[in-house]
Amino acid sequence: MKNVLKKFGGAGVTLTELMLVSAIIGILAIPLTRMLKGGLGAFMAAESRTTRQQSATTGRGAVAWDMKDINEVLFGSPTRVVFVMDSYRWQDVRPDKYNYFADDDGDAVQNISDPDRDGDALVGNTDMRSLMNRPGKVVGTVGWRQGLDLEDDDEDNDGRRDLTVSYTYLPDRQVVEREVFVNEESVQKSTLWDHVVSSTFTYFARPDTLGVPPNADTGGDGIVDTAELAALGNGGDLDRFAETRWISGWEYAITILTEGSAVPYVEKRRDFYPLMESKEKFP
Ligand SMILES: [Ca+2]
Ligand SMILES: [Ca+2]
Ligand SMILES: [Ca+2]
Ligand SMILES: [Ca+2]
Repeated sequence: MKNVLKKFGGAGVTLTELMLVSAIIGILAIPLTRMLKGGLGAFMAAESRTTRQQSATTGRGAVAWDMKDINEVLFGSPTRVVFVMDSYRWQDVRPDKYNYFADDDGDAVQNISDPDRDGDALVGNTDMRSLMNRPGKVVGTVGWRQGLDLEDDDEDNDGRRDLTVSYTYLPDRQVVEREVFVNEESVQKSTLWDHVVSSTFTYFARPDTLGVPPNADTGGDGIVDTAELAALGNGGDLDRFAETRWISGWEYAITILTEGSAVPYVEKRRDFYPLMESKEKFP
């Protein structure tokens, strides 16, 4: 062995020295492996966290796209919200049903510029004082089926709400699901967030707005919260028109599990939405 090593020009090492070096390398390798493993684990956790955050961002974008058009909440519970948007959003799911440049009611005003696309807001055809949706005016048997676009949830006049959307937390699948309904029939399902371990929806109104009693804010923080809203109605879920018509803001708080990390990612947004505050609601 000594001769062989000498051939390569070194001073040469004995077999004992070689074994000693191997042993030292072996001993050093254990903490090194542990260190690398730990580093890799942390890297993977960070990677997973980043992926989940990116997925959360996608969900946030989809919700933001809805929130600019949300105009009324029809049902609100801690795990499910159902809300209304104008039928122009048929563009997203049934583009065949809505054309910006057509003139559905034949009044020589294109749909995109027409404040009453189906022409059922006026009694007669010119007198703005006879808008049916004004206080003191007679509203048809079902108020939300007629009026100006914002108030009219049935612009194809088939007796069903044109466009509603639900967000539902499904704990079995750990997802928050978005479902779109056209004329009350489901047309599209998608996942807003996955790996969700908890999800809470809460709802707000402002005192003395949309007919909310001025004294409804019993907590005195300037906001009528879910509990105060429920106290005005029947308690529990906001499932009655008398409760939901006052809602002008809501919050989602979604906890997303991060693989390999004890720290979950929390996606949260709380806001009031202008169309919810300006829409006159009808049962
Ligand atoms: Ca028109
Ligand atoms: Ca209308
Ligand atoms: Ca209508
Ligand atoms: Ca309809």
